Amino acid sequence: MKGSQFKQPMLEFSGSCAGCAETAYARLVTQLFGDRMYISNATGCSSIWGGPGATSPYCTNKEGHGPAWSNSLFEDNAEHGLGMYTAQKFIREGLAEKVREVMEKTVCEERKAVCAKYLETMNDGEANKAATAALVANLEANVCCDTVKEILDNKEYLCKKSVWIFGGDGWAYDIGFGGVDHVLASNEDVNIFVFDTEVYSNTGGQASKASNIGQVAQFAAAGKEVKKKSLAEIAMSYGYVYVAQIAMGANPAQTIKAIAEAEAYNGPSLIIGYAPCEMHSIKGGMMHCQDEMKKAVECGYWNMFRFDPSKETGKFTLDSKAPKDGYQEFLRNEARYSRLIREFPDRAEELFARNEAAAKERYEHLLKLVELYKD
Ligand SMILES: Cc1ncc(C[n+]2csc(CCOP(=O)(O)OP(=O)(O)O)c2C)c(N)n1
Repeated sequence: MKGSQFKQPMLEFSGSCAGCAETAYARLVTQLFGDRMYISNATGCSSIWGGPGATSPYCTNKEGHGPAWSNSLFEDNAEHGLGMYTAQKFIREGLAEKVREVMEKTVCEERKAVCAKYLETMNDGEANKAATAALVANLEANVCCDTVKEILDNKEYLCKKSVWIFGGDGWAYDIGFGGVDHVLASNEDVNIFVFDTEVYSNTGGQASKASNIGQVAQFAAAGKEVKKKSLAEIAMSYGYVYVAQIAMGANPAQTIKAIAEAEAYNGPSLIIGYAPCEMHSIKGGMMHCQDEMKKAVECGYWNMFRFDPSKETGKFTLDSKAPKDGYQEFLRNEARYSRLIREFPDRAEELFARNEAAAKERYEHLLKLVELYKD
């Protein structure tokens, strides 16, 4: 907590709904990596509060560093983010060549050492940030040749970037899924963050593959028939993708841990953050957003876990405790579910029971994964 909450957020004054869970997650990511962060954003709520016309809620710190942000389309965001990553990787590799050249030619021991440190830490975010600062200070003190000048002309690209691909569940589970899958399979060092509101929030609440059984949404007026897709497990099946499910209001420490691990992992990462939304019509309103996440985890509606391929043993960690009672109360506390009782009481009972049964089955399955990945 100390390493994040005393740090300056580089996301301020967004135009999101009050209590929005998406901004709470994004803000936290900027506190951790904002000064060396690239964001590729899918169209959706996060591109609207994240990039309203003519202004930007993303800002810089006092050194003038802040996230670089861009939105391409709804359907190609993952590919767009991979492009951002590949472009900076290509530029950095060219710069590394030049740094190597300077290191080999120079007779100054100190310059040799800062060059070596930079090259050594190329893939380690925080260490490379410090090494880049030392390298730039050393080179600026004596611009002795054209190679040094060329490095300095591109100094903003030197430091390892933290590349994030943001978007909602409509993007990640449905319309942009092909791209998400392709980018995860690329084995490149990018981080995908899904704000899972379980509906297409920005266009008025259409059902997505993240919506759950009995949930009333547009195109699911009588409650969705089938269960939520397990995007996390699809990603885990690759074996080399870091995957986590988080819920900030239920366990902030697990949230921070997952974000930090995903970023440090030298390969593709997928984080799915549970994001209660205005569209859920939670009793008492969105001031209860973070509490609602806690309730969701306690009753087993949402599960928190982490799958870390870099671990030798125990790759899968289940961070949720065994569910307590209160599942049906949880569903009935949100009008996206409870309105089905008014309209189709019998069907509501049946679908809500199926929703709970699916959650129980899912938890049992997650326990088996812990066993499976033990050794
Ligand atoms: C190809 C395409 N289809 C539809 C849209 C319209 N559209 C823009 S945002 C959006 C909903 C986004 O929902 P989601 O990805 O869940 O993000 P949220 O708004 O919930 O954060 C849709 C359908 C579009 N921009 N492009």
